[in-house]
Amino acid sequence: MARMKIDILTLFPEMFEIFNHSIIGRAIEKNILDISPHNIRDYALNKHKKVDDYPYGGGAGMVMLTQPLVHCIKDIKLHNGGKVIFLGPRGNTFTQEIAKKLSTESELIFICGHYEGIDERTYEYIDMELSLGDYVLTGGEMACIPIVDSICRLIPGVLSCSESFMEESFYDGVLEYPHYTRPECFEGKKVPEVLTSGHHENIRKWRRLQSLLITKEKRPDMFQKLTLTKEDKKLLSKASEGK
Ligand code: 21W
Repeated sequence: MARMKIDILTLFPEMFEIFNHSIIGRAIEKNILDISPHNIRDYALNKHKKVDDYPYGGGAGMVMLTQPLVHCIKDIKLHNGGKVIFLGPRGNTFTQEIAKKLSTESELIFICGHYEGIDERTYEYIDMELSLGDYVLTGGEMACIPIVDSICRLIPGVLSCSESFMEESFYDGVLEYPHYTRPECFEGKKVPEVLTSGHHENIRKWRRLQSLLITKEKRPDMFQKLTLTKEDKKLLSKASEGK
């Protein structure tokens, strides 16, 4: 049995083939995850399988018909009891905190909108509206893909041990320290000596300090929210002495 079942209602189910690759693809193969896209068009009762129409009151653009959407939602709800989440530009901005919360659910339903938007009467069937941020996308699918990805990687077993160690609380709220791999010298640029020293405690301290300095420099808003430990303060004051 899959640990999370996700149904996605969309006019473009092929767009979600992206989930058959890499880390999410592996989780689906391992049966930890089930992601099923459904074509809203299949639920249109009109002869031409039309899914949109002109807006009442006039104006530019088209509006998604409520009938195919509502019938699709009702059908999916027969086997998925999870929250119904609509991807729309009016929604709350998606955050890591929301990702963490949704990753604990066993079932979720996502609805991707298109055109100018959905008929207002569809909102009766929606529990939550999420936006990716304050910029304009071409449709709900483009927001649904990163949102589903960030939720799924938090499900236990989706990431391997080496992929998931960064999720530890120690790394919460700070940016990553710099990484290096072979060779030790490239175009005259050497790897910091501490990383080749084999001294694990010094490496840990160096990485922690780098994380703190990079966060302070690049994201002062994040740095302000940190509760610095005694060691953090010591590392930072030693670093500023050295300058
Ligand atoms: C973009 C639909 C703009 C409608 C006022 C009246 C889903 C999205 C979307 C889209 C408009 C998300 C207008 C971040 C996004 C999405 C398609 C409105 C102009 N203004 N998160 N009419 N950004 N976008 N059109 O675009 O469906 S989540």
